[in-house]
Amino acid sequence: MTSKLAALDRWVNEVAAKTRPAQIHWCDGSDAEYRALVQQMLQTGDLIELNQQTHPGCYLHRSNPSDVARVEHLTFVCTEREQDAGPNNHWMAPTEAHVKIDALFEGSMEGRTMYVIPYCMGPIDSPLSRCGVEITDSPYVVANMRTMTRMGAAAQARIEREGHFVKGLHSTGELDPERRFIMHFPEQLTIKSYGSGYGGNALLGKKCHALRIASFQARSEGWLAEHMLIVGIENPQGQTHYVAAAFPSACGKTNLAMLIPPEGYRKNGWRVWTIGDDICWMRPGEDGRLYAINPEAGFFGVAPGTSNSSNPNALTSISHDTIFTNVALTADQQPWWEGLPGTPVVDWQGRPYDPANGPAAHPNSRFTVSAKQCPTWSPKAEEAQGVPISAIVFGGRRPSLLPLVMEAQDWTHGVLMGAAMGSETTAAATGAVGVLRRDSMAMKPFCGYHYGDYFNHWLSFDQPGAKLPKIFHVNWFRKGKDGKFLWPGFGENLRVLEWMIARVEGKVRGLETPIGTLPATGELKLDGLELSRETLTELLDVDLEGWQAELHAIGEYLDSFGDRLPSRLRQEQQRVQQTLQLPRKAANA
Ligand code: GTP
Ligand code: SPV
Ligand code: MN
Repeated sequence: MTSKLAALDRWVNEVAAKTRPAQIHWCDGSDAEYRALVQQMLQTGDLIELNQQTHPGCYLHRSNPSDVARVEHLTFVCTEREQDAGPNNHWMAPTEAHVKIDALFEGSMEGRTMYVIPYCMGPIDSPLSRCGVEITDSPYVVANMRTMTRMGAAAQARIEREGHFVKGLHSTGELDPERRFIMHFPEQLTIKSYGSGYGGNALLGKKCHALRIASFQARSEGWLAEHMLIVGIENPQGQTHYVAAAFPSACGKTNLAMLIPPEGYRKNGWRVWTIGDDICWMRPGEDGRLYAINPEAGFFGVAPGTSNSSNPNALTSISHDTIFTNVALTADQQPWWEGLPGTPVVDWQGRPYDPANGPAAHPNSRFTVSAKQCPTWSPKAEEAQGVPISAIVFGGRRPSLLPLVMEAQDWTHGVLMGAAMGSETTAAATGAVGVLRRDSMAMKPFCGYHYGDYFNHWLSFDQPGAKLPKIFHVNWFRKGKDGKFLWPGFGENLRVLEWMIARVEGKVRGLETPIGTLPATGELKLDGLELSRETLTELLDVDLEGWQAELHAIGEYLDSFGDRLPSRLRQEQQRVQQTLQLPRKAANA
């Protein structure tokens, strides 16, 4: 097969000349194609059949043990000018980067099939959607891209109509960490990824296109590409508010996106609708509100911790037609991870399970599943115009200081809250886990340009006529002196969302503090929850001294972006810092 679009044909031929595959396969996205791929991977051992009685259509893939997470130190943003990539990215000059990575691609597909994957990020008929083509030699990548994007013939037709697309070239290579790069050329709408077969490194529609390249495009086109879930909260009167929330990797987006309301809420008629669990593209609509789509079609979710008590919707979603990556196995070939009942027998590397080797499932083991398999999946996720966003939420893993919830005073203050976000690192990327680092808007690994320009872009949405969402900051991860989480989290997070929506609707007054508006006494509905008064006080405490130190640290962090930092943001930080210096009684009782 070929394409009607000369530019696409030309590029495919160029890549084939360099990588020298045995054959070329243009993906049409059909069921038959998927079935054939699965059969082939079962034969090569790329996939292992799981128990088809308990998990029909489910398979396990084991990555190379050196290739189980994103590699931030090998991820580059190659803009023409170094300063455009910013201190938040690793940079390499585009010419140098091409030379370096093209050398690796030379002959890399010899004896293998080269797959051409046309895909669309977002509903196929949405003006907010964007298309790309990924060329890969990994059938595992093809199978995952089919679930995670709108892949195949319809996407190719749109690409041929539009005449342009993001080019993504990927080869698994030797899986040698010394010969591995994830490179982005935002000005050329090009991605080149070599030497990893894992998730965000290899499924180029996801982090590489829908966040790094898209954020760069979004800046010049007046929209936002964010690392956010999108969830609809329907109240007993049948009104639905959509909330977009940015939490860093493995910090609770999937869980919040498909939460099950506490029993009392369910009885009263509250419902939750899942639109997206990882990426959100937002654009101002004609009415001044922000409208969002989920550019993805599936979930690439964290397996460990997913259980019937934490996330029953996810567990139901992945009971069939799911690809599991790096999970453990039970004696009867069921997928297993820490948090599930039952006993692991084989660990994620295929060895007999031995606790001395660490967890049975890799902490960053994942499931790939179509969003349509989620019981709370919303048909609005297919709507071309997207959903209007009522609230934007920022949050991270903060063991101390950050209260359960606070609301920004206005958009500028909200942008400061997002920029100041910090979180403990997780297993989603290689490197140390549990280290507190700044991760502005949860985009540290994903913003395709200078953070200073990015903050400025965020600020620019505050214009006359704009009906912007309210901005909040949450912290589900505050710990007590015993090291345990103070807040039960998961489904109970709806209580916090309910307060936010009440604020959006102007139904509760809140309590103004120097750091933002917190729930006033009694505003957070806690009936049916066992939470002591002391714990609640601790969760909503405003430690003025601690906050003074935090604001000082935020100021230093902002200064690290030099003259690209919008002065309005630095002024906002100074405003909050000054409010904190006034003698005041700690607010919440
Ligand atoms: P990425 O897919 O990496 O972007 O991550 P994510 O933000 O979607 O993370 P996910 O929802 O998969 O959560 C990852 C981890 O956070 C799991 O171990 C969860 O059990 C845990 N988690 C999620 N929500 C909560 C919560 O409300 N409280 C607590 N204590 N843990 C949570
Ligand atoms: C993340 O790390 O934020 C993920 C998983 O969502 S990956 O697709 O591997 O980036
Ligand atoms: Mn993510």
